[in-house]
Amino acid sequence: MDVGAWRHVFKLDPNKPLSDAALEAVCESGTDAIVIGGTDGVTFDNTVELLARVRRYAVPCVQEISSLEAVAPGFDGYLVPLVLNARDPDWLLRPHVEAIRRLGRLIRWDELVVEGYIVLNPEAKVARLTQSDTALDAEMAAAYATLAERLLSLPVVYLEYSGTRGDVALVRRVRRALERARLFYGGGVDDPEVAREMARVADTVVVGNAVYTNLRGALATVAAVKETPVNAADA
Ligand code: 1GP
Repeated sequence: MDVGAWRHVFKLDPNKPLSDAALEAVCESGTDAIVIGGTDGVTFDNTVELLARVRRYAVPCVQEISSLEAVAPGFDGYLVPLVLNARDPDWLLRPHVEAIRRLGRLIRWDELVVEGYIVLNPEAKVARLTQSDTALDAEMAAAYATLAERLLSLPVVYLEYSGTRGDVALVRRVRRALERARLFYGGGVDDPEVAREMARVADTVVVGNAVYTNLRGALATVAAVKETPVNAADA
């Protein structure tokens, strides 16, 4: 799994219905990878079912792990979120410790990529669940990103605005703070214009909900992201 090569990814929620035609369009869109994951209602069964459907296509498919029970074999890789601004300390490391205790010997460490999540939409389910401190200004967000990169040596920083469009100036500030880590942006990307705006300031643009609410717009984000160069300095 080479997340360093991802410019655009679709995130599919196993708990949401998606027709075969829509799934085919998403998988054949030219996106760099399909991420399977969600915040609630994600089970082993619905995860494996969706993976099997995606496997009819050549696109790489990875699981973003949000619950230990849903971890499934057979993905090309696994994304492991650490919610850096969670205020509920049980969400920060405890689920990971529990996973290692229970699955330790089965884990293939080279298949994992850890993401330093910074959750910024207070209305998002993940924000409520983890009681994230979402009231961060750009400087604070950049400090979290530097912590992720320098203190924790994480390969990915993920600005998670799930369900809403993010603050472009904040995303740009965070990108400029990073030298090695890759910056993922997710939240509210549902048409080419927003996709281009975010593609200028983030390394990887994640499109989730639009697949279910505005498929045509979601599909159009692929080319928009891919034809836009990252230029955080003067975007
Ligand atoms: C969700 O960051 C992703 O985890 C994408 O957000 O669903 O708002 O596109 P949206």
